[in-house]
Amino acid sequence: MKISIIGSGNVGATAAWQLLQKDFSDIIITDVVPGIAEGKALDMMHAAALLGLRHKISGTGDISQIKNSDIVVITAGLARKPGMTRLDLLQKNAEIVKGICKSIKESAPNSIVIIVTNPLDIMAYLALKTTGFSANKVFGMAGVLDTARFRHYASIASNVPADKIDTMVLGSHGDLMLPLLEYTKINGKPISSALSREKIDEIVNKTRNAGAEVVALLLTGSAYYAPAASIVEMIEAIANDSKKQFPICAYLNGEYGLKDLCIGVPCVLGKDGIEKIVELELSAEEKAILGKCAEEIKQGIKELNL
Ligand code: A3D
Repeated sequence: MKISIIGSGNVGATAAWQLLQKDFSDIIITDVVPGIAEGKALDMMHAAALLGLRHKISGTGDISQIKNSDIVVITAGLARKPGMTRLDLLQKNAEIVKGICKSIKESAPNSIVIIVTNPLDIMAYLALKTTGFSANKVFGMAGVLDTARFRHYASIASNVPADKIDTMVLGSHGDLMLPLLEYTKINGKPISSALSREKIDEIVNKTRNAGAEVVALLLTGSAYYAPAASIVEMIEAIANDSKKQFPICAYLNGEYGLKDLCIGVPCVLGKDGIEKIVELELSAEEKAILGKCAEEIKQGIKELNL
């Protein structure tokens, strides 16, 4: 399986490094800044020699080298700095993502495309429209990360390991993201029986603010270890045809009562990308939040004149 990562910054390079350690054998990283992709790939190969990893990673400034990729991940673009919202990145990143999608269409027309660049939900829609690929093959990574963040904060609050917490965060990758509390279990028990309402609200707020918390600490960029691990989780599901369910920023055509936008919903991932969008029963309050997310995403789409 050939995997190409476009954008060899913090998220792209970290994802590539994690893939190499997971035994993926054909990885290309690329970047618009000369030398970055080549330098990072060489550094990783030096580390691979030390760690006994036998697979190869190549770095290139030539995007056409992604040809015939099975999976292309777009991590190119500006990241947030303190005080910025994800929407502040809209116009600049739209230009970047559009150009990259044209190259993907030309060089890797059969690939599955995973978008990471922010504002995620709008960039996923832009990528879908620009490539013209089918909707099961173009989607965004955000819900896997937001879910991991919820599990982290719930683990601290409950003193239960994060891997014993089942949950899913849907909606937009922004301040309105929607943790599904009715479906959240801590050690197999409903969250409402394990934690107080105040604690649960605190976890939800921390999850919504987690990206900004990292940005405020780093000062020079945004999170990358957990985003990279989330990308790798999705790639593994595709590579192994796992049919596992993940929250994914997917194109909706009537599901959840929403049409013609990309938003985080539960999806089954397999070798063909999104194999199924799972429609869960939502409470009236959850539907209202999802509707608000959708309005905000549609507004962004309108600003790009798509
Ligand atoms: P950063 O470390 O700045 O890397 C971005 C890289 O993209 C840089 O090396 C740029 O040179 C490169 N680049 C810019 N334009 C192009 C182009 N046209 N072709 C190829 N490469 C290009 O940022 P990062 O890696 O921290 O973040 C990358 C993007 O991912 C940003 O938009 C972030 O906001 C976004 N992000 C999203 C999530 C989600 O959960 C959705 C999480 C973390 C980061």
